[in-house]
Amino acid sequence: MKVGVVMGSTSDWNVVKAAVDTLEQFGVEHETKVLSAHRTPAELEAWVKSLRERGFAAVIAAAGGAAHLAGVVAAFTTLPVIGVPVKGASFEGMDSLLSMVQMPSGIPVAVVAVNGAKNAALLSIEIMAVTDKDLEKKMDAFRKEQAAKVLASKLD
Ligand code: RP5
Repeated sequence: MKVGVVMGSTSDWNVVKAAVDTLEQFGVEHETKVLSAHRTPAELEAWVKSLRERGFAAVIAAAGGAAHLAGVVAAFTTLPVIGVPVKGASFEGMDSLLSMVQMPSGIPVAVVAVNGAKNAALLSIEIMAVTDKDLEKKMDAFRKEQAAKVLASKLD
């Protein structure tokens, strides 16, 4: 199973990179694209519609501003879509967050925190881990390691 990662602009990459790094850390195959709901709608539609038959399990969609990308992706597929609102020049990312999270009933998008690309990847892995034992084990190990780091932390 693979994860599709799409962002509205190359300017989103500094945020989205954390998702790709996390997928690679777990050994999850991914395909990463720059496609825009507004600037390249036809190409976005074609790519999204190709995903299920090519073995993708989920899509991560990151965009800022009038962030319609995740919603449009969700309109074209019944694969789970995880939106990453990207903090842009205005409104501390609240514009992106509200654009993504306020979806109409019937077309769901799971939205993580503003710039929360790492959690988007972790959630996509948890979705795949429902049926993938190897990923389930890796996620358990990740959680244990994370907890050990917190418990071992020391203050100056
Ligand atoms: C959105 O507009 C993109 O996702 C990006 O976050 C924002 C700005 O895009 P650029 O003008 O930097 O290409 O569509």
